[in-house]
Amino acid sequence: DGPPPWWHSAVFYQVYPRSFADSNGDGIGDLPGITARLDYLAGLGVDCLWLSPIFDSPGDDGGYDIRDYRAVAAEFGTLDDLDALIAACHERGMRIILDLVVNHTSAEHPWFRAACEDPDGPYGDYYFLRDDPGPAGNPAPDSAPPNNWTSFFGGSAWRPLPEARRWALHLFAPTQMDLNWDTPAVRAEVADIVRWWRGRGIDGFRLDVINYISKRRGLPDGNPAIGKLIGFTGIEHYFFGPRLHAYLSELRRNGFTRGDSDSPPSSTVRERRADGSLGDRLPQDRVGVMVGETPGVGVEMGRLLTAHEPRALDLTFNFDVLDEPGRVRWDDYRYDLAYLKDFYLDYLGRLGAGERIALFLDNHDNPRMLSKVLGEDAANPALRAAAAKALAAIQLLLPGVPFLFQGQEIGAINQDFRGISELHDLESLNRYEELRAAGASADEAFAQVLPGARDHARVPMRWAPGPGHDHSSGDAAPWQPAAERSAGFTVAEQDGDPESVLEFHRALIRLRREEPALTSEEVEFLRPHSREYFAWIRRDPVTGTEITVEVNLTAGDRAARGSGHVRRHTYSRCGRWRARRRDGAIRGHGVAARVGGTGFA
Ligand code: ISL
Ligand code: CA
Repeated sequence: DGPPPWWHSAVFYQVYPRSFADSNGDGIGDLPGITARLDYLAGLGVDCLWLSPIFDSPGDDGGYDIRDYRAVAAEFGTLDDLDALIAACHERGMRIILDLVVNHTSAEHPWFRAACEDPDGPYGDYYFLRDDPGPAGNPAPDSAPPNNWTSFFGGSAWRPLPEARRWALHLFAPTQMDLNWDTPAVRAEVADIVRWWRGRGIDGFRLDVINYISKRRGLPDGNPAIGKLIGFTGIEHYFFGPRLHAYLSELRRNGFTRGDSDSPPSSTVRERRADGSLGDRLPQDRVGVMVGETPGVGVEMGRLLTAHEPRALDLTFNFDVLDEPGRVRWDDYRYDLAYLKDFYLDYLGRLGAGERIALFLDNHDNPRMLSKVLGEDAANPALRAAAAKALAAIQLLLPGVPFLFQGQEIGAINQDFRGISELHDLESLNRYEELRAAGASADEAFAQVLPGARDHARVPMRWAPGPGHDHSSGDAAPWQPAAERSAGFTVAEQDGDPESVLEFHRALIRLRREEPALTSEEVEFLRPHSREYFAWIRRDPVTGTEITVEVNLTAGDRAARGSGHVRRHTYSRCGRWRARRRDGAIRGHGVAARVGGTGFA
């Protein structure tokens, strides 16, 4: 069926636009800022950018509350700036996807305004509006919401709309109104938005909480026992809803797949060869990539969405890797990398032929994985660099499609926030208020918010040492200070230093490009039960080339007494690793390949 799609072998890179690079000195990262840093990303070897939302939005949830799906937020620039960024990506052989938030719209979206004005009119069916049983247009103080579902950001998932005499559903903030996908016009609008952006050259989308779009008809009460277990009530009625697969495959057909005849390619993308050089201009791909953000679906449901016809998504994010079983994001604990190993052994072992998973450790919703792994040891620069490399080797050399989040490539850790006034994210602030209302002191409440705060990952990118880290042009201060604990963890300091975390990422991404073994599906795990040692062999089925990757999961020296493929050798510090190639023609092990000077010596 033709060559594999480009994203099979791609490295994605998530940009949080507000915090990447500010071109006009207002302290807020923007689109021209990203364009100005594209050579950095191309030099890192990134194949595709994913931008967190850049659409017009009141910004109640960092842009995950969209007011106009066809306009760029003024703080980020203009549509022309975005066109220029798309063209600049394609010119460098990179692709670019946007973040489409269509489980809900902002309450300021014209559809929702129209729905409030005339709940019985056509836009009333775009949302979940329910009659308000209270008298005189205002919910009586004791009038109960239509069901017991709770919001991910605290409280009931329903808000009263006094003027419209209705309740409206919001699984997230009270200004993020859930769209009713059972209404055909809603699905048609979304497909239209996707086609419009495809026509502008966008190569696909990351689809926000896309597994929540199909709610069980009638919106029955959630099971309180499940609510207690998971922390959110009602989830079993929408996290893998009855029409989910149907709606996604329909969206694929109507939005992501270009008919060959009626819509010629709108854009061309330069081919990027294995050695990094640029080749011919290729027409835009016929099918845009569909990456699903799918909290809670687990391995088997994720596979149902990606591997079964009619096809729904291309890739899903499985969040179970981010916390040890029994732990949640708010817990303050040291993450044991042995769990990460178990997770991937299990996950990869369950995949069928042709299935690929997204490999990610950081994003804009989570504290930095490096901080979870190291705890207070993150203050030790040597250990921090070593652990960052260990994580990089895992994320970039296991089978799958890596999604790096900005800053991972320089070993970014959590921000050392001092008090609640330094946090901006509504989820952190709401949680803080809830804890205070329940009787916690200010210090206690802050301590219970800090470990899981989404703000950690959202601080400005550290391009260079100095107070503003070169995030903003001129002397402008970034919208949020990004203090750095240790010298050496900026792009400028690491650039060109063969021992640096940055050059390690560059080297591994280059290796992925040069060695088909690393983008094949084949993997054999060595010593699967070891809790200290994570090693595997990748194979190129065509040439027989093998690459062995060995990662020490601990902070101490380790002797790996191998049998079979692994010979005895000593690791010093976490993150030492080696890739040993074995050509199919040669028996036994070849010479250890040193990559970027950081390999096993
Ligand atoms: O924070 C969570 C719940 O406490 C996560 O489940 C998170 O909300 C979930 O992964 C969905 O995230 C996405 O949708 C949200 C938005 O705030 C996040 O930034 C986005 O990644 C609502 O649009
Ligand atoms: Ca700016």
